[in-house]
Amino acid sequence: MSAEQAAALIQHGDHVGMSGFTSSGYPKAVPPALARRIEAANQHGNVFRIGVWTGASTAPELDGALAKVGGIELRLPYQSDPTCRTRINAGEMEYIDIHLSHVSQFVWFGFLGKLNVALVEVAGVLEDGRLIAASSLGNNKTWLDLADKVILEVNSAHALGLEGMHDIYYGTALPPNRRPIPVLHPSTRIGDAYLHVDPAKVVAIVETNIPDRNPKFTPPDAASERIAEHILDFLEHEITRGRLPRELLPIQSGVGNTANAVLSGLDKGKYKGLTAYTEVLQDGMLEMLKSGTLAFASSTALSLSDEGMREFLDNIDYYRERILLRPQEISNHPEVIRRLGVISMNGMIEADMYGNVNSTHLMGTRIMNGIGGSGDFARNAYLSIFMTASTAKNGAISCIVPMASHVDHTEHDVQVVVTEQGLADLRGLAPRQRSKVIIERCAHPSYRAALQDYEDRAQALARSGRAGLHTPHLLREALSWHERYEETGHMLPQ
Ligand code: 0RQ
Repeated sequence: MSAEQAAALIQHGDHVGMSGFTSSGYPKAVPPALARRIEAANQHGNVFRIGVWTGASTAPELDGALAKVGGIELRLPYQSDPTCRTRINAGEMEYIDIHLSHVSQFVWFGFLGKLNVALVEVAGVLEDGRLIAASSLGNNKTWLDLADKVILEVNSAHALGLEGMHDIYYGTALPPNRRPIPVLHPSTRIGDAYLHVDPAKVVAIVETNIPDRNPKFTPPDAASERIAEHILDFLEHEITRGRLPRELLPIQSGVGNTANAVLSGLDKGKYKGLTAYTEVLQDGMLEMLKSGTLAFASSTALSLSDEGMREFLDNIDYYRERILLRPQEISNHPEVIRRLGVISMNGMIEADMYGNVNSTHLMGTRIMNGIGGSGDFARNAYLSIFMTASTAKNGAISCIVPMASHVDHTEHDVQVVVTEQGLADLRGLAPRQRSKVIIERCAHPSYRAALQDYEDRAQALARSGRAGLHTPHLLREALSWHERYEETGHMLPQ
């Protein structure tokens, strides 16, 4: 049926589980049609709002279109859309920021209420009703299993060569009946190549021919290049010390230019036969697969630029041997990440001098994107690395602060902090030792003295007996840098 007819099957108040993970594999026709329907309802004075659950971020046709007409009551588990962000921060839309690996079990347990509709894009449908998944898997298996009604968008713009590249595990169960998840290597197949759906639940099939909106690839800036160099030096050092094998351990790398710079640095180095156990596969990883630096990559989504997608499609048979796409409950599963000993590398907004990391909130209150998979990986990785430029907004913000204004990754889950200034290896260091190396190695020179002064006075206060010396702070001043930025546009007195 048409997208309009399918959109008419979604009602005000419905919870809709949609496909989509970083602008790949999201439904492209029904969400805009639904947005038009919502707009029309609004014009007649009727409220029409739904819950939008996805794999992760999507694209303007989904998040943007629905947020623009005020059609989203609640969004989860991750978004990066400017209109959504504005609405959330204006209090016009609720947002629950959830670890990506938690979503499917939350839905299975019913913590989020009933899933009314699954709206899932696929690449094709076999005659027996099995589904060829698209360029991402996200939570699609869970949506198809649990929704009352299913709407499929069958997008012929996806290459049918994707068939066979998915590994969909149907062995998950709820406690106390859970069994070990038998992934022993990023390439281990444990599931089915197809998604299953009860045909009786399929209320609509909409055909489309619209490519994914692929993110632009911009070359890394100087800070990203420096961060990449520090990480590469560190990995070499770990190999020399016998703490990492020459082919490293499976790598996970977040989205963005810094991640791509690290990957391209690895590609230029002397590495061969590396593996990846990750959630997004960006251009950097595709290039590594092409050159042989990377032997195999497991992910839940392809997140390629137009150029990367062309390369992928031109050589899809080559890549099918080297890539597996898994549901995000498996790509981000703590058990598997811990077993494989993943090296996790993610961006952050700020870190404090003790190593607590904020990945989500600007000045402690405004959501940027969300925690995504960074917590799934950081907490369970063999090595958890967080990176950022040392300053933001032309130096008006220090990304190394006395106290993080919001904490996503506690000091217990953060092993390495890197900026273009240098790298702080926090493993085995107590809090006061950590603050010393973070200030010395990671802070920008224009903020180092102020951080040092804060640290000195916090320790002096503690030595006077009026505070603890384990993690010294000046409580009244701890967030004053953020407050000052909000008031004056700069973190330091000018
Ligand atoms: O804002 O664009 O308005 O100038 O934040 O900053 O430096 O471009 O960083 O694109 O690598 O994103 C943490 C957001 C970093 C990302 C975050 C401002 C800065 C700029 C973006 P402007 P950059 P990146 C895999 C794993 C959580 C999820 C995750 C993220 C904008 O990495 O969302 O890791 N991570 N998932 O100016 C105020 C600061 C700031 C600041 C930067 N300290 N204070 N603003 N900015 N630092 C993927 C998935 O899970 C799907």
